[in-house]
Amino acid sequence: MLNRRNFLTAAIGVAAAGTLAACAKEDGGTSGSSGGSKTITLGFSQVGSESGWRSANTDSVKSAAKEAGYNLKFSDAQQKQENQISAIRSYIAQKVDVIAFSPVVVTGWDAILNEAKAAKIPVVLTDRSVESDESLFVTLVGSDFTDEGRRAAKMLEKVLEKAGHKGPVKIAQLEGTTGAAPAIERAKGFKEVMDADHADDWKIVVSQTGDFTRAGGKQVMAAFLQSNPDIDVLFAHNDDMGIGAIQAIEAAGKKPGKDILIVTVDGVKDGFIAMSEGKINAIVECNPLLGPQLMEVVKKVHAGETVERWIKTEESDFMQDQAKDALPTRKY
Ligand code: GYE
Repeated sequence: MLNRRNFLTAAIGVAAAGTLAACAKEDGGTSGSSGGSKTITLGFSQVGSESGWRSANTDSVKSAAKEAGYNLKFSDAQQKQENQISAIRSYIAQKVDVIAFSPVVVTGWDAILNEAKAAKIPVVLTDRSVESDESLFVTLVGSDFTDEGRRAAKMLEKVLEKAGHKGPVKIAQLEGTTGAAPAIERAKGFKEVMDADHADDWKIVVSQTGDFTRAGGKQVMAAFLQSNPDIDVLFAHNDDMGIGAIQAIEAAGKKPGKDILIVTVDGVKDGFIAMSEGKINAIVECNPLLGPQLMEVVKKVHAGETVERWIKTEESDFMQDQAKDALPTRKY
């Protein structure tokens, strides 16, 4: 598994990236938008349109590309790896200057990334990481998902305290897409804090994927409530699954946010609305507005400049009592 910490330390790959970018530049003859006359063509393969987070991310990428004056080739893979692979292959055939993509899952990318390397087209990952040879991509622009998992556990401590919950805590976990970096890493970070500080009282009694969608969250939560009617807490890897789960909890005659305490990740508007209605107890923010940072990196990579291996995003955490005040200021 790609160790995200390596991003900070690995110096190799950056040099290789510079070479790739320099080679790619030769075709165009100028150094991209930074002073050159040639418009940068960016091929971008998006995961899908599974969540509010994803829509905000897509809008951010499109508007930032427009703002930067790039020629953006965009495709939506509908959460299917094979669609992403064909999109990347077509970007290679079209000889784009830079390829950026948000990989739906972490494995299975080496072959296509080697094709990009052979074509001397630099690849920038955004949002999600891969488990590949690290020399096959230049950098990752995105969040620290393991830390988001840890932060979710820390928020749960506060939520339990606020609710005056005593004794054992039975937790249900709605996981993101199986094999996706945010699903693997959020679960890992959460478990890390749970094992270290709550080995005696917290227990994940059920855990299953809801594929980051509302429909998935609703369906899986309904099944959880059948098999484990005494769940105290839901940790959902994103707001959308949490919102779907709220519908299932209400349909089962229970009160979300009271009978079942809920912590989610993302911080999209609908998540904040549910939180301001008392139905979600805490949200760990994951910022989807990566477009401007991505365009900046693409420009540097195209110009052959060195970039950091991992360009992280700044994020905050929110408790229910902050929801009403924060809602009008939310940008996504
Ligand atoms: O949390 C979820 C989306 O990769 C960070 O993907 C992203 C995740 C986000 O579907 O809502």
